[in-house]
Amino acid sequence: FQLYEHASTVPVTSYNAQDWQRGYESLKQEFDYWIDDVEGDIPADLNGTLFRNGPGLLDINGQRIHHPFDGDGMIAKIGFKDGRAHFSNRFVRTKGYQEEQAAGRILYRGVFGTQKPGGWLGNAFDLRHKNIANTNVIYWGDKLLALWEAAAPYRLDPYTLETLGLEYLDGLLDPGDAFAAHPRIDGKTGRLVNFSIKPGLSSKITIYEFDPSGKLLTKHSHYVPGFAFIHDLAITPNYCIFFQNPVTFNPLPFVLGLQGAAQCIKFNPNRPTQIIIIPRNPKQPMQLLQTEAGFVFHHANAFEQGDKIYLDSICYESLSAVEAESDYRQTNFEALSPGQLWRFEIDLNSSQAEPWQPGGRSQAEPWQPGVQRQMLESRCCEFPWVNPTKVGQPYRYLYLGAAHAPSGNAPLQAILKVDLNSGTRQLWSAAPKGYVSEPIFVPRPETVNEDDGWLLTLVYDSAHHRSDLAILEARDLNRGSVARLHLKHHVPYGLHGSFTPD
Ligand code: 3ON
Ligand code: FE
Repeated sequence: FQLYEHASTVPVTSYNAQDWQRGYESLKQEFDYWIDDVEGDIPADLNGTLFRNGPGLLDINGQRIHHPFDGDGMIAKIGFKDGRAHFSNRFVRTKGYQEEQAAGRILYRGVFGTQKPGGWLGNAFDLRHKNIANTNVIYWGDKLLALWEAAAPYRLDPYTLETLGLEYLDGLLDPGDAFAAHPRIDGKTGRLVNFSIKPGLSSKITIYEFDPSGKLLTKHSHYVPGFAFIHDLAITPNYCIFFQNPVTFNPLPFVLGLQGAAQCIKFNPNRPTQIIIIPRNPKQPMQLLQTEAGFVFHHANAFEQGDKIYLDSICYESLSAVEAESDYRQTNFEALSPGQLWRFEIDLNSSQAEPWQPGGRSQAEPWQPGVQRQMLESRCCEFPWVNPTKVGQPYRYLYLGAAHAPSGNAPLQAILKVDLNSGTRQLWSAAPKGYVSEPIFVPRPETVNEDDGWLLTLVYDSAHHRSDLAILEARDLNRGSVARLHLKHHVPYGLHGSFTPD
C-alpha cells in the first residue's frame, strides 16, 4: 500500500473515523531497537535526538480514560547518528503511573474527565491531581524534563529514559507548584522562558527565565483579575505575552465528583479575550489589552516592531467543553470549529494599554480595540513550529500540522508550510491513511537560510497500524519525504517534543 504524498491524488473525504481512532490505542510495550526499515535516506548531517511526549496509555488495565489529555506520559526518543536511527520509548514512572499499574485500575481522577470507578460518590471531594507528565519534553541545563502544566516536571535520564524523580529545579519550585509545559527558548539569547499559573478569583502568573546552562536569571509574579486557563506563552526580546481566554470556571461539578476540572471551564463568546503583556524586565509593569473572543492554546511566534508587538496564534472561534458523557473517539470533527492561524497586531501605545492596577479596569467594562487581528490561514491547523533561531524575532516561515482539506475541521493529516512574506503555501499530505503530529524543525548545521533544515513528524499509518517518522526537506515540501522510518509499532497521537543536536 502506498501512502499518498500529494494533495491532488486524494479523494474528497481524506480520512476515515475508524482509521483515525486506532491511533488512540495504548502502547503498553517499551521498545529499544535500531530502525532498519527505512524508505529513502536519513540525512547524514542530521545528528542529534528527537524527544517526543504524549499519552502512551489510553486505558489503565482495560479501564478506559475519558480523554487523551488524561493519558500517562510516554517519551519516545529517536536518536540520529551518521545516517542511522535508533528508537526507544519509556513511560514516565510518575507516582500515579506506578500506583495505578500496581493496582491494575484507575486510582485518580483526570483533569479532562477521567473518573475513578464508583460513580460520582466514588469521586466526590477527591480534588487530587495525578501528575501525568505527558505534554512536552525538553533537554535543558543537562536535564531531560517531562512537563505537565499543573505540576512540577519529572526528570529522566536522557540516555535510558529512566525516571529519576520529580524535579524542583534546584529548589526553585516548592512541592505542589506548577511549571508550564510550554517553555520558549529565545532565538537570539538562548535563554529559556517559562511560567506557572495558579488560577483563582484572580490568577497568579509567575515567570521564570534561565540562562542556557539552566541557571535562574529572573523570577517574578503578577496577578490578573479573574480565572485564567493559560496553556502557552509567546516571547519577544522584551515581553512575555499570554492570552486569557474568555472562560468561566464553575468548580462545583468537579468537587461533587461529576466532572473533571477542565470540563467545568465554559467558553464565553460574548466576552473579550484579554491579552496579558508582562515585560521580561521584572521592574516594568504588566499591561492588559482586549480583543475579540476566541480560544487560543498555542502561539506560533511573536516579534516587536517599533511600539508594536505582532503575535501569531492558533485561534478557535469557540471551544466546546469535553462532555461528561461523550466518547472522544466518536468526535464529530465537522461539528467543531477548526483551529486557524491569526495575526494580532498589538499597539503598546494605545490608550487601552495602561499598566494594570488592583481595582482597575475589569473584564466586564467596555473596551476599545488596541489590537487589530487578521486571519492568515483558514485551513484547520495546530502545533505551530518555527526555526528555533527565529523565536521572538521577525520571521518568514511557519510550519504546522494541518487538515488535508482546505476548509472545515478534520484530523491533522498534512504538514503546512506558510511563507508569511510571499503568502505562498506548501502542503505535504499523508492522507488518506496517515495522521501527522507536530512538525519539529531542525536547522541544517552551519546554514543561514531560515528554511534550510528538516521537519520531523511522527505519522500514524492506519493502513499498517504502526507509525513512521517522516523527514521532510523544509525548503521544499513538494519534494515529498526525504526518508520514512517505519517503526515496528504505532505511537499514540502525541503532544509536544523537541530536538537536541549532538
Ligand atoms: O483550575 C484549573 C483548570 C485546569 C484546566 C486547574 C488546572 C491547572 C489543574 C487545570 C489543568 C490543566 C491541564 C492539566 C491542561 C493540560 C493540557 C494538555 C495535556 C494538552 C493540551 C493540548 C492542546 C491542544 C490544542 C491539542 C490539540 C491536539 C490535536 C489537534 C491533535 O490531536
Ligand atoms: Fe501545547
